[in-house]
Amino acid sequence: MELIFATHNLNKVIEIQNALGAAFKVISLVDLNENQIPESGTTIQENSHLKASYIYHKYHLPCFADDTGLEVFSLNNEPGVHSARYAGTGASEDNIDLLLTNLSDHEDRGAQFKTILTFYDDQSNCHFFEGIVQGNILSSRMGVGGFGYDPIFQPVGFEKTFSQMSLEEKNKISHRGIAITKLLNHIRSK
Ligand code: ITT
Repeated sequence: MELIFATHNLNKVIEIQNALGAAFKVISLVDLNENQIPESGTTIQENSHLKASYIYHKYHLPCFADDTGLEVFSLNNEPGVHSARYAGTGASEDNIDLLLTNLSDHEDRGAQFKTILTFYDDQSNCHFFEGIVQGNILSSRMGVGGFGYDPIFQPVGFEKTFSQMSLEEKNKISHRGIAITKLLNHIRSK
């Protein structure tokens, strides 16, 4: 089954293709030569819906989008919906540096990744699937794998960051892994 994934983030594509397996062919916006879709919403759900809706109504093929935010409790859930451009440049290294600076005076380092996945099926029905994983923000980077905030996020119950996990390990417990499993169960139940 072919599914359009309304993203330009190839790290997300790799994770989701790995989670879905060979029965699905994930087609990204890079494959389709699409421009960036402006994320003008004020919530993760709005931005997720905006991306999936734009692509569904253009191609009329089953498609989904993922919008993800890192919510840090002692920073009033920031960066949240601003996670991609928290430091203004769009560079993950800058985002991490700013987050570590802003958190330096805080004892509570609790945080969660939240993903809202929006799926449009071939009948134009829209479904939302949420995935949340809780953890702590370390005071310095650990590991080289993954992307975004992975080097400083240590999920609850683990002694390593997402960056120190294999793709399979991360997918089993991550926000995106949880949301994609819900989507998979939904598709299989039809
Ligand atoms: P698309 O909108 O094209 O899907 P994006 O990178 O802009 O790609 P989001 O708005 O969903 O994606 O994500 C916001 C940022 O949150 C993203 O740029 C990463 O820095 C971070 N992020 C998302 N998922 C992550 C993950 O699994 N691990 C670490 N950081 C992540």
